[in-house]
Amino acid sequence: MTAAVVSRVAGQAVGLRVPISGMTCASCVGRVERGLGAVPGVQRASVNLATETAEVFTDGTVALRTLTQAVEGSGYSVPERAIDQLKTDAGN
Ligand code: 9UX
Repeated sequence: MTAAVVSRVAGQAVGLRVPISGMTCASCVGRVERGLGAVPGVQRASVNLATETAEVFTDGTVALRTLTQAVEGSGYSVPERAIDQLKTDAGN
């Protein structure tokens, strides 16, 4: 699974595609979406169980580590290699 910045809007809004591991059911999806959605600066989080991916839109002020911590706080994880790729793509 490749992590990637999927969009930058007006130089501010940033869309990130973040791999999530550990999800096994629809309730897991809800947990991860709520956890990410509660992070200040996150505008929308949409999780796909089948692809084990979260699409997260932020206002550009959210540190990647904050997102991974939110995922972990919900009981799931972001694969290490994906995090490295995201840092490269997002420049943070
Ligand atoms: Mo999904 Mo239910 O892992 O505990 S099976 S939330």
